[in-house]
Amino acid sequence: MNNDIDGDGKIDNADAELKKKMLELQIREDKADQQGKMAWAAIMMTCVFTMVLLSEFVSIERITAMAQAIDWFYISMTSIVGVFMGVTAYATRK
Ligand SMILES: [Ca+2]
Repeated sequence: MNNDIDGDGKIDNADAELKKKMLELQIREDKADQQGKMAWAAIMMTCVFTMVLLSEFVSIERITAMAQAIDWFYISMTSIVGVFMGVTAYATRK
């Protein structure tokens, strides 16, 4: 691994600082990436869930019995997406 980040031929504090900054950026990017995947998963889950509910495999009686849980499912999934969008908008504004 090359530790001379700025390429001046010697390894000193400036290189250590640059390396630290690069690692921090990498970690932040990985985290954002992970959160993005979570938001996508939530969107997909909502779509799949809706399709399953609309299919003939689920009876009206079962949907009625689970109505409250279904409500909470939609609320929590859309919250995940909403929070992700909010956090992303806030992070890019800083
Ligand atoms: Ca250097």
